Amino acid sequence: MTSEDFDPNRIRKDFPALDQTVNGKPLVYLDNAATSQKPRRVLDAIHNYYEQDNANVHRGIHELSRRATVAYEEAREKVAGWINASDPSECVWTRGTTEAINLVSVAWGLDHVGEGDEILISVMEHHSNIVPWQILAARTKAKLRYIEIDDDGRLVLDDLGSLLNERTKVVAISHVSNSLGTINPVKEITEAAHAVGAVVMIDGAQGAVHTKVDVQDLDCDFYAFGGHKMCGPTGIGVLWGRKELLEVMSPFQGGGEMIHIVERDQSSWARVPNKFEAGTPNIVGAVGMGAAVDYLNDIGIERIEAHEREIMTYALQQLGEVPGVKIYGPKSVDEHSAVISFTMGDAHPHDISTILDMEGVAVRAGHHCAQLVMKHFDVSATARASFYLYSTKEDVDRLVAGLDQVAAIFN
Ligand code: C6P
Repeated sequence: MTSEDFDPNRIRKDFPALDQTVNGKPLVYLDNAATSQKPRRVLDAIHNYYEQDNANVHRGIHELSRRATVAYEEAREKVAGWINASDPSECVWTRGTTEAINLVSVAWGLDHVGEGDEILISVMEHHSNIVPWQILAARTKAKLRYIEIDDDGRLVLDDLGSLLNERTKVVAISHVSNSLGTINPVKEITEAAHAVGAVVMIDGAQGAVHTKVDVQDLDCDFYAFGGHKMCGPTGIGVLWGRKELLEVMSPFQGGGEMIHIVERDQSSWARVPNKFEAGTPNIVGAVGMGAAVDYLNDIGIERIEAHEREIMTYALQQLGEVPGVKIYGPKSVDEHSAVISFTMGDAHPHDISTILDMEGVAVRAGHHCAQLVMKHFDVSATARASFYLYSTKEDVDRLVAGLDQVAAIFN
């Protein structure tokens, strides 16, 4: 499949929010790594659910509850298909990637990590894949170890062998870095981690969005991703876990829906995945995420990936030619997902972002919840342009023109 028959300008028409002016200029939305815009199909699914089917799930024996339950469970099947899970019940609905990682660190971690054990993460991680493990390490007296990064923003894997040993209980690694765009060799890391008996948790917040993920092929143990970066609503995400692990894990939270029988002194748990879904879930979020998967499947993730690669090739080249711009992360587009982190001379990234905003161009500036990455590169912040299926070369040109304004102001 090539990107030739892929027309981002036609796709843009599906996204009402893209059709507006900001500060008098047509909006160029380049903050997709933070959250994507939503297509009409997802907005309609959310609206229709509330207008026609709204009820609680798995509880009422009435038509609306039946419909809500069917929609909720069908959405689970869709997200399972998106990552090629062998069974939808391996997909637990969560509030997002962050909650999915916290779920594993608590419900699996507290039972399997003890004093003197080791947890291996990397300097590249988003805070959501650092802090939960720091908390677990502090609670269990385990040791937190780090895979370092090099100056091209790649993981230093030469000494992976020396970082892994029989005390390593879990390796938690991002599929794609949100601050550098680096695509990590998660399959190889998983293999090495399994060789010492460690469990592998992959933070797929930026992975399942841009590339075909096959959890069976990756052979990892847990994979977390969220709806809002892939055209779905906020407040919904998925923890995929190997059935045999999920089944023996303790619950994460207690409440309705996650129980089998409640007695005065003790309770027993519902089957997976309900065991991990205490309380009324984000039903409409699941419905919206299911609609997002349908939308993306109709376009095809391979075509989206090919388009993004074309945009990234162009963007890396164009930004590379802007005087004073320094790009962080791998130089090769093969290792670089749809994120470009950069600084520009002495201009503070917040100023870059503010000037771009005046030109109608939305980028993110800051530490991107990756303070260890900023520390490695000895910067307090970067500006970050991130692309998606509706991004165009014209968007890149507008970004570059905005950077000319930055240069004019700072010179
Ligand atoms: N990154 C960004 O602008 P939540 O907030 O739970 O949906 O996702 C957390 C998360 C975890 N891992 C990675 C690699 C991520 O990129 C994110 C979210 C956003 O980069 C918001 S900080």
